[in-house]
This record gives sequence, structure tokens and C-alpha cells, in this order.
Amino acid sequence: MKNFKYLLGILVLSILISCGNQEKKASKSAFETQSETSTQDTSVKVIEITANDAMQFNTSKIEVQAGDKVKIVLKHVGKMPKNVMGHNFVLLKKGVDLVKFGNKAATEKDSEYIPDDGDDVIAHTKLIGGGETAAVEFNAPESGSYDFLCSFPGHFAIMKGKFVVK
Ligand SMILES: [Cu+2]
Repeated sequence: MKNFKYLLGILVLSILISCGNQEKKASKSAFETQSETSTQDTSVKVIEITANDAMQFNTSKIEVQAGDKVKIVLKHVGKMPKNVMGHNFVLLKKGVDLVKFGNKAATEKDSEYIPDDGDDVIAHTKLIGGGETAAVEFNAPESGSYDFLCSFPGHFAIMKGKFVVK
């Protein structure tokens, strides 16, 4: 009887050990799958930013490398409609005055607050309301510091930041 208990003990122990090994294997393969997917597309640098009903971007600084292909994905995480709390992402060319641009853009309702000439803009998303997402893809300009903003009237005083190309 003693022997039987001893054998049972070994049996239970070996089952426990083999279960432990299986768990380790499972978690390793999950990790491998994850690292595979994350290295799949390195050609486009995707930057996700959010804007909310309190007239705020979640960041005031974006950094990329010269030569990067950049994709800005703007998510409006609020609930308010586009005509009340519309947001966009507008990246200005070097040397463009943010306040002057913002004031000019605010008068251009028909083109969703992007001045028709387009001379001052490197890239911009469309204007979106709560729950919507917009994206824009472009090549990073030469090294330097650029301004970005939301050009919906009155927003650029708060909704602005630096887009830095290293
Ligand atoms: Cu806005």
C-alpha cells in the first residue's frame, strides 16, 4: 500500500511537470507569432493620435525619421458631430505661421477648413466627427521642426503640436 501511494505521488508529480512544460511551450509560440506580425510591415510608420470632445489631441509632439513613410491615423474618440466639434490633422510646411494659417483656414468652411490654394500644407486628413477615423499617408519632409494643428475654427489655440523630423 505504501508503494502504491509512492507511485501515485510520482505519477501526479510527473503530470504536473509535463503540464508546466506545455504551458511554457504554448506561451513561447504565442510570443513568436506576435513578434512575427509586428515585423511584417516596417515600410510605413503608423502614428495613431486621438482627438476628443474637449478639443484636445492626445499628443503635442510627433517624431519621425527623415525618409520615413508616415501614416497618421486620427481617431475622434468623442461623440459630438462634425459641424460642432470637427477635427482634422493638418501638417504645415516649414516657416508657415500657424496663427495666420489657422485664422485663414477658419474662413474656408466649404473646403472643410483647408485653404483652397494648398500652398501651406504638407498633408492633411479630412474633417471628422465623433466616432470617426481618418488617415493620411505621406513622405516625411526634410529634417526639422514642423507645426501641426486642427484647423476647425477656434481649435488651433489648443489643438496644435510639433512634428519633428530627425
Ligand atoms: Cu479640432
